[in-house]
This record gives sequence, C-alpha cells and structure tokens, in this order.
Amino acid sequence: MPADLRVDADRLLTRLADLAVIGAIEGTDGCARLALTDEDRAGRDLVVTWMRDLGLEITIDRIGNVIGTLAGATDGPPVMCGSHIDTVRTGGRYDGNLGVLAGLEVIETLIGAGLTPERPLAVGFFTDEEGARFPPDMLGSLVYVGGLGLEDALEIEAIDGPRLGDELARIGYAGPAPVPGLVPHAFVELHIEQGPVLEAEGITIGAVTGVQGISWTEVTVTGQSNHAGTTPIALRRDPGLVAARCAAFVRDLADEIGHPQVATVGRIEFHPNLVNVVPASATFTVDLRHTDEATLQTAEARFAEFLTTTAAAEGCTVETTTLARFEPVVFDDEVVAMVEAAAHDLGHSVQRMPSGAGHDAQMFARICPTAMVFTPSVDGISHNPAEHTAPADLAAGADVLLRVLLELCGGVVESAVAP
Ligand code: HGY
Ligand code: MN
Ligand code: MN
Repeated sequence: MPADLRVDADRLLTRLADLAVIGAIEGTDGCARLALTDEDRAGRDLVVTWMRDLGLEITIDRIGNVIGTLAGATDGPPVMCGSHIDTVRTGGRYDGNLGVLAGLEVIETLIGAGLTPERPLAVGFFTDEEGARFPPDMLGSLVYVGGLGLEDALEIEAIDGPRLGDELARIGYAGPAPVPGLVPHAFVELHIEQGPVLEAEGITIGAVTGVQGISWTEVTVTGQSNHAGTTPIALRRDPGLVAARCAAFVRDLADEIGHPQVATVGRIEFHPNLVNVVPASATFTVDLRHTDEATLQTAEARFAEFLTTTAAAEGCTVETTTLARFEPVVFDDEVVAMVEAAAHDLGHSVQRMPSGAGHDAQMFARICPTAMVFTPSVDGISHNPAEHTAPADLAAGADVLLRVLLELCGGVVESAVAP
C-alpha cells in the first residue's frame, strides 16, 4: 500500500454533514433518526445512493442490514467494516455514522488511487444498533451473526407500539439476503469513544480491547391509582415511590461497587401520569454495565432484591422483562495490535482501552477476528446533540481504519481499469 495514502478528510466531513441534515435537531449539530422511522429510511436511502455511486455490490438482508462490497483481486470472504446510522432521540452526528462513512471514504480513496484490495472490502450499516426504539441494542448485527432468530426479531414491539417487521417493510428495507449473513474474513469498526478517557489522556486513537457487559431490564410496578388529595399516605400503594427509590438505589449501588460499574434509569413512565393522581403503575428501565461478568451479575442480583423488598413494602406488584443481556466481549488481540501499529506508523498517540458503549463489532467478534478504533469525544459527551470530535481526530481515525483494513485485505494491486 502506498505509505502516503490518506483519506480525503474534507469529503468525509461533508458526508457526515450531509447525513446529519436528515433528522437534524434544530439549533444543534445533532440528529434524531430512531430505528425504522421515516428519518432512518431517508438516511438509509442517502447512504445506499453513495454506495451505488461508488459501484459497490449492495446487499440488503432480511433484517434490513445493508452492505456495500468493493470487489477484490481475489474472491472469498470480504474484510468488513461499518457501524450504524440509526440514532437515539438526542443523537450526535458521529455516533455510528462515522464508522459507516469512514468505511465508504476508505473505499472511495482506493478507487480514486486506482487500487484494488486483494480481498473484497465491504462496508455495512446494521439495523437498530441503538436499541432505543426496539430493544435489544445491536439488534441487526445480532441477527446477522445468528445470535437472535429473524422471526423473533421481527416480532419485537417498539416502545411507541409498532411491530419491528411491519416498520421494516413500511420503510422498504426488508431485504432478500438471508440471515445469518456470510462470515467476513475480519471486522473492524471505527467509532467515537463517547466517553472522557482519550481526551483526558491527550490520546488520539483508542485501540479497543473489548466491550463491557450490558444488562437492560424493563420494570413495571403496579399499585393503586388514587386521589392525590384525599388518600392518606398510610393507605397508599404508590408505584411512583417504588420507581423513584429504585432509581436512587441503582446509583448508590454503582457508587458502592465503584468504577467501571455504571447504572442508568433512562426511561420512566407513570400511568395515568397526571398531577393529582397517585399512579396506578410505573414502568422504567434499568441499564447496568460492567467489564466483569461476575460483578455485573452481583449488581443485577442486588437490584432484584431491592426491587422485591421495596415493592412489597409499598404493597405493589412487579413484572420485569429482560430487554438486553450481553456478556463482556474481548476483541482479537492480533487485530487490536494492528490498530496500535497503524496509529504508531501514522504518528498518532494510541492506547488500549475497553468500550463502555455497546457496538456492532461486539457481535462480529462472535464469528470472526474483530477490533475497533476509537477517536476522542470532546468533553466525553455523546447521546447528546452537542457530541463532537475534532476534524483532525476524525481523519486520524479514518486513516488508521484504512491501514488496518488494507492489511487485513492482504494488500492492494493496481486496478485493471483506471478510475
Ligand atoms: O447502548 C449502547 O451502548 C449503544 O449506544 N447502543
Ligand atoms: Mn454507536
Ligand atoms: Mn449510540
């Protein structure tokens, strides 16, 4: 590979900006494209157009994953990169989008340089990575690797009601390609760190060693709706109180266990949710994460015990549903070392680190050698429209991705047909 080959950073930034227009959150740099909404469809259509303009072979599978492949000098399983283009409701423009558009940029850089990778090179975006509308997260890549059956996935209901299979058909992305999908030669995902570590350490590139365990639970506490003015405290069966105590408990639990334990009550809904009614029910979610599986299980058990005791003391009943449960994942050490070496060769500072967030790469790690490349997040902010990564860091991440992908491809040859 020509040692001076670099991505076109301006073209990458322009594509990130163009994609961020879709679902743009007014007055911010962020965007909202919840999975399988009209905004998600529009984002998909734009990226598919870019793939088609590059002459890639495009496959859309039964769960809506989209993969564009540049033919290699040889056949066989492709080296794959990619991420997601769905966002949370308060999304930034880089979460997921960077990994997809940097993969597209790497391919366009090769084509422009008249180079063909030895192995085919693919870039994909995977359905519903966020899991915010349809749990679990990383849903599309989980189905791709055979971790969740297609029919089970299609039956999942959105938090706003619709069935996943119906929404997928409605936006026109219920594709023909079978799942589980073909096993890539290797998988590499470029992603913003979404945390404070790289910025705090003054490091440009993260060589990601793995992903921490994730536990998502939806809890519905049922009590008795009653009049807020006439019902004495001693006669209440208030699920709102139980939910509030649980939210405080999981934070205290994380403090007690210590870093890197995290706990979040991100969604909470009362019914009937009115100022003068003691709620009939409270539904909330608990997101627990830790790099160590045994510690995560301890945290889950401690919360379950607190929930049971607290609900009983308030005369309420409880139903829980597991929305997502993934054990910690360790990436392929050889590919992680390639990320480190590529960063060094390019003159960028680099350090190994685990990922606090879930990613599609953690699913591909089940079927092929996989690793990730991180770039710093300004102030460690993400899942927030203020999410930002400096252009120079975006370019550095994309150049590291370029080098690692070409090494995994077994190098490049002069293209038969000039660009
Ligand atoms: O939840 C996560 O960690 C990811 O953003 N889906
Ligand atoms: Mn992401
Ligand atoms: Mn995210």
